[in-house]
Amino acid sequence: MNLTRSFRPPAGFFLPIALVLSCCGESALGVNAEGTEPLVLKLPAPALKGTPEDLPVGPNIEPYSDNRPPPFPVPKGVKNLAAGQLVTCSDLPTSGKLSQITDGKKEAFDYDRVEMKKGLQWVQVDLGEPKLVYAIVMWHDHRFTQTMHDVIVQVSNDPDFRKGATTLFNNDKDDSSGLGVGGDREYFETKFGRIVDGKGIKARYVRGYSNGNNLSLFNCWQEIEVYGLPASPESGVATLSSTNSVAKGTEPLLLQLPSPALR
Ligand SMILES: [Ca+2]
Repeated sequence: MNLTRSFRPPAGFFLPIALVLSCCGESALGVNAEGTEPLVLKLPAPALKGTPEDLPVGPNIEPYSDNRPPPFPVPKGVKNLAAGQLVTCSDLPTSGKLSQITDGKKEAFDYDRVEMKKGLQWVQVDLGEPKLVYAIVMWHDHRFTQTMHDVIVQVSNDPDFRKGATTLFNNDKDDSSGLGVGGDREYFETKFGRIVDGKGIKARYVRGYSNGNNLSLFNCWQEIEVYGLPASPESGVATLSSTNSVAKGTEPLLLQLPSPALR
């Protein structure tokens, strides 16, 4: 029996259907506009770089600007959860210490940088426990006016990022990283760093990839800051493992659907 064709509701009959609104996920639930404030960063002094010349250009590179970026809203009370936290990496630094990536210092001094060998490399911050992440701010190396390649930011609750990894930023245009083609553009390093939207996702580990830059094959980091809030079961924010489930504090969307056509 064809159940689809045998169903004949009377005209004017509307069938309420509950649909799970899974797409709203983290960002729509994590930030209430009324409870936000602009993210405040402790910025380093600008590097004495002079007027940039012969800068790389292209459709996948943001035009150079050292203007202050627009305000980035975050929930009131967020703190830098990465401060002083443990940092691990894909390969030990050739200059500097990993602890310098979360020491709060990001001045354009040679001794404030952590350099790693060439190729795709990552550094990873352990927040200690899953937290609600709203903004990740990166300073790779603003000593020079340069663009980093294959900048990818992921979060996960798995320290190995084998399962449940969520990509928040990716400017790898040709999938040379093997982590997928990204829709973001390369950008020039400035004292303002780069803010990545954390969307209120709940995660313990934050990982940042890079693969050299337009001036060098080597990788460099000055600082990673992760602004967020403690997570709680009542937070109402979807977690990495349940982004397709209904978060607490939500309700199914009810639609009034028309009658099916009498085919
Ligand atoms: Ca530092």
